[in-house]
Amino acid sequence: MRNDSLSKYISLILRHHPEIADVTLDSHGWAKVSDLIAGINKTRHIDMAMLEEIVANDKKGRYSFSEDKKYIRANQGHSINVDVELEECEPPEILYHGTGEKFTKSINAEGLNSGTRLYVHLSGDYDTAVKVGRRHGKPVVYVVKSGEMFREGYKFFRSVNGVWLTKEVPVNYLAD
Ligand code: HQG
Repeated sequence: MRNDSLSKYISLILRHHPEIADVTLDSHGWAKVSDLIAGINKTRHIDMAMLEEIVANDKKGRYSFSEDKKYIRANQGHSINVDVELEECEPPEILYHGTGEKFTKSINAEGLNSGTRLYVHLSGDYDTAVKVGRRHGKPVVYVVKSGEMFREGYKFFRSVNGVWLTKEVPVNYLAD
């Protein structure tokens, strides 16, 4: 539980607000591990062993260390414009997007946009999409015609922790 809350705080720092812990990200999203540890320690306790445990055991594999463990970054989910060297690849014929019922009117009119994040997040399986949707209230899952999108020139990326990402999903590629 304690690690869950620390992991959420690390997400906030590495994806959205590095300044709250006096951390800076380079253009590929890397932060200095020593800065991150020092920054977090201003308000709560963490050491290298705890950080290593969080990175190794995070349920969604949200973070990666550099090989020498001097740097750390979030694998996806950023609102800050960094290039985490996502792998561009051909998606399966169908992907899923979980959202909240409250957003469906707008999504049905405009399609999916990335909002404050750099990409729209898509899941390879239905159950994961339901979980993502629950974060926003009553869950609704859209089926995304990703194969058709890809053949028509849209780019898809897969993060190292298995999340599918694309810049937008126009409404004609959505089914529910
Ligand atoms: C919705 C978590 C109105 C979109 C998850 C979503 C994910 C629209 C919300 C990752 C819209 C943004 C990302 C439109 C999209 N009108 N609403 N046209 N287009 N939306 O949190 O996808 O635990 O930024 O459907 O598991 O929910 O943080 O994105 O509901 O992988 O690692 O706008 O975050 O992972 O919400 O979640 P979010 P998301 P972590």
